[in-house]
Amino acid sequence: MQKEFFENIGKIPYEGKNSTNPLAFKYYNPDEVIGGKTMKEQLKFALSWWHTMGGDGTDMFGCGTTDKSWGECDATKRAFAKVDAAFEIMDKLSIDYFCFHDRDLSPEYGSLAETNAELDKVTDYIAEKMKADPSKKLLWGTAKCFDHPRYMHGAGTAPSADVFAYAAAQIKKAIEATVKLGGNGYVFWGGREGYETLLNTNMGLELDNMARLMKMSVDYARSIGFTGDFYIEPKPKEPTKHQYDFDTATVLGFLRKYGLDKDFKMNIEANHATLAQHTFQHELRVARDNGVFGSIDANQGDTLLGWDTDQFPTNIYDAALCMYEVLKAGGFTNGGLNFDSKARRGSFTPEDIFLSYIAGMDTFALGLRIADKLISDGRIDKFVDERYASWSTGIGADIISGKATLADLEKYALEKGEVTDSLTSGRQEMLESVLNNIMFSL
Ligand code: XLS
Ligand code: CA
Ligand code: CA
Repeated sequence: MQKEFFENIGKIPYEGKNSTNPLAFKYYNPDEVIGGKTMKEQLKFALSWWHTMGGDGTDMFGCGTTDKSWGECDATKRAFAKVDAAFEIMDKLSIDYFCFHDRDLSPEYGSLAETNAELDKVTDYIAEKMKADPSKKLLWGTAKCFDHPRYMHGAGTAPSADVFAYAAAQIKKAIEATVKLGGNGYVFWGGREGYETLLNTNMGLELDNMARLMKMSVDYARSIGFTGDFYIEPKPKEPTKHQYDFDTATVLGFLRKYGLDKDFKMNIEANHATLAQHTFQHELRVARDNGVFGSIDANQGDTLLGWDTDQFPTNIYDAALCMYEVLKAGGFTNGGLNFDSKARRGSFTPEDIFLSYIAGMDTFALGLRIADKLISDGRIDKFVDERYASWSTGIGADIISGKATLADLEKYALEKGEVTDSLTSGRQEMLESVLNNIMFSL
């Protein structure tokens, strides 16, 4: 008989918006169809192994506040207990997907060979569990190439070729684990790929090397049958002062420079967008407009704090505009919505795991409902279309088709005279109130 870790918590039901049961969904109704697909298919929620199974509340000022030992003092035994507990959490929350770093699944042992062998045992066990319950899927895998001291100066951007080689070996294994578990995504988050000062840094070489590592990874993954997407997850700072993958626009430049743009998409994290002084929606729009929208790390930061707090998302406004971008991008394909979120250090009980996921899932479920309504209501899309109507006829159409030259435009402007009258109000306040009207009509 499989041990039950959360005996007091059953499967979380959907009870609708009038429910006051904290252990029930108010907006997430997995099988309800919204925008042509079930909510489960639209949202593709994923559990993050690092925060949920490993994060015990440790921060720079103190040790953990919550017990994430899963009843096992021994690290090897704990790795297996974590798998059982993760599957129980996913089951009870109706979450189909999960994401991991290699070291979240199984820690480092003495040598890389031993570490790899132990990781294999854990991924074999996960594969068995997935076989028994095919609804559980891997959204993406990644390698933790940033916590061990060997990566203090970076992994793919390390000044030492030996460190680069070690990281490459670790990534090779993490890709194998991802492929073995049928993952449709593999993430490169910058980790310590960045720098503190140019007084000790050859930035050009570091970026070339980072691209070399990604190219090798793509070649290897494709050679073993990986057909999914690679993602870069932009983040502007933390842990280094200058993270190379600053934001989506910066990463796009990098991918195009090194010819990696066919294989890579973006994994956009809400809190990282905030740190880059962008809105979450901005980052998603840049990705969508450039055909590189891939996956989402859902969380939120705190605008009063300048660091990566990875809070469970509860901001409906941001979630609605996020889901608007997702729907406009045609929905998720290989990607999904991973909760790269952790309960606050003071939310330390086992129930808090469920309560915080319910909060995040309901926020995005409501966001999806609002986004769908925003699209079917049509007022905002219509306003934007009309605002740009001058581009579909006359001189606008000639500019777009490439027919008009600079000289043609000079002739046009000289004949036309002053053009201020061609502008109409941007109506920002009206549009914001349309959004409120839609949000609160649900
Ligand atoms: C850290 C990142 C990290 C990635 C995966 O800030 O969010 O957790 O998502 O390596
Ligand atoms: Ca993340
Ligand atoms: Ca983060």
